Amino acid sequence: MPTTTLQRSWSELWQSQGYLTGLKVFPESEIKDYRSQFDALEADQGRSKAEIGLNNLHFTHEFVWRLSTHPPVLEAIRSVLGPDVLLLGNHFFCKYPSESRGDKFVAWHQDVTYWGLEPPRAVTAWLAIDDVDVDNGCMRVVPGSHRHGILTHGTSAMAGNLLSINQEIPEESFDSSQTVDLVLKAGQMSVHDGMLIHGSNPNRSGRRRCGLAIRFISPRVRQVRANSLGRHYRPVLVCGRDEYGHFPRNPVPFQQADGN
Ligand SMILES: O=C(O)CCC(=O)C(=O)O
Repeated sequence: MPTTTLQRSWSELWQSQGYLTGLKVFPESEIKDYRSQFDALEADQGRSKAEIGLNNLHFTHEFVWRLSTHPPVLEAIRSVLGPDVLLLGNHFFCKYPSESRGDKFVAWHQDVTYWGLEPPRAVTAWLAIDDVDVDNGCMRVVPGSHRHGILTHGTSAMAGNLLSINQEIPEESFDSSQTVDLVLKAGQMSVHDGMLIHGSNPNRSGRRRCGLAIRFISPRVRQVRANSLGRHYRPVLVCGRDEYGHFPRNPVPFQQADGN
C-alpha cells in the first residue's frame, strides 16, 4: 500500500506526465503461472490472432479476469480515476521477433481517439506478461502529451501497424525528442492516460513481447458512438458504485478469488 507521500507524488507525476511505470503487481512466481496460461491460449489460437486479436477474454477465461482485476492493478487505477471504476475491456498486445512475423509495430496514437467515449476519458494499465525492453519493442510514451487534447490522426505509411484502422499521429505534430521507453519486468505494469501519445517499435530481439492492455473508465463516461471496430463496449463495474447507469449492467463473470 503506498504511503500518503508516495500517493501524493504519484498523483503529481500522473497529472504532469500522464503515465506511471514500474509498478510491481505480480511476483515472478505468480506471473509465471499466468504466462503459462497465455502460452496455452497462444498455442490454441495461433500467433496471428495472439498479436492483437485476443479481445475481452475476461468474460470467458478466468485467468484474464484475474489479471484484469488483481487488487494491486485496481488500486493503481483507483488512485488515478477515483473510487468508482468500470473495466471497459482488454486485449493482449503480442509482438513476435520481426524475423518470424515481419516488422509489427504500434504507431504513435492516443487511445481515446476512436473509442466513441464522451467525455473521451479512459486509463490503460499495461501489464507485462513477458520481460519487455527496448530490444523487443517495449511501449514508448511522450510525457505530458496528454495535456494538449486529441491530435489529428492520419494513416501510417509503413506496413505492420497493429492498430485497428492503421491510425497514426504524424511525428511532425508533436515533440518526439522526449520519448521515454517503458522497460518492464514480467509482472510489472505501467498505467497511461487515454490521451497520452504512445506507440512501440518492432521486436528486434529473438524473444516474444507480450502484455495485456486493460482499459478502465469512470461510470460518468458514456459511449456515444461505436468504436473503430464498430463495437459497443460491455463494461463491468470492478470498484465502487455506478450511479450513472450509462451502460447496461454486466454481471461479474467470475467470483472474486476471496469468494465475494
Ligand atoms: O503494446 C504496445 O506496444 C502498445 C500498447 C498500446 O498502444 C496501448 O496499450 O494502448
